[in-house]
Amino acid sequence: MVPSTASAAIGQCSAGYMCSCEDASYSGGFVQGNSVGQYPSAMHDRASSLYNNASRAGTYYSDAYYTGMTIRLNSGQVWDNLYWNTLINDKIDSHRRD
Ligand SMILES: [Ca+2]
Repeated sequence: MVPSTASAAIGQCSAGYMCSCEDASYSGGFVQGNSVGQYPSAMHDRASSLYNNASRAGTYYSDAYYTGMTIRLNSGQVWDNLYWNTLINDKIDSHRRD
């Protein structure tokens, strides 16, 4: 059985880190870290799926350096598709673990 693109992509999020992906279902551009104050330009305002693979809860922010609107994810929580939420989809620009 060939792994799906989605599961292959979510697998790039290393244990112990919070991750963001550009498109739904963990494809496209990618950011990983536990204290990312500003996403690189290629991921600025583009995240559409999130995976908190860290050992604690964390927060994603609509603006750089942990400001603006927020989404909280518990440890291990995944958000496969943010498209339903037009307030935060393609808006995230920083994230930080607790
Ligand atoms: Ca996107």
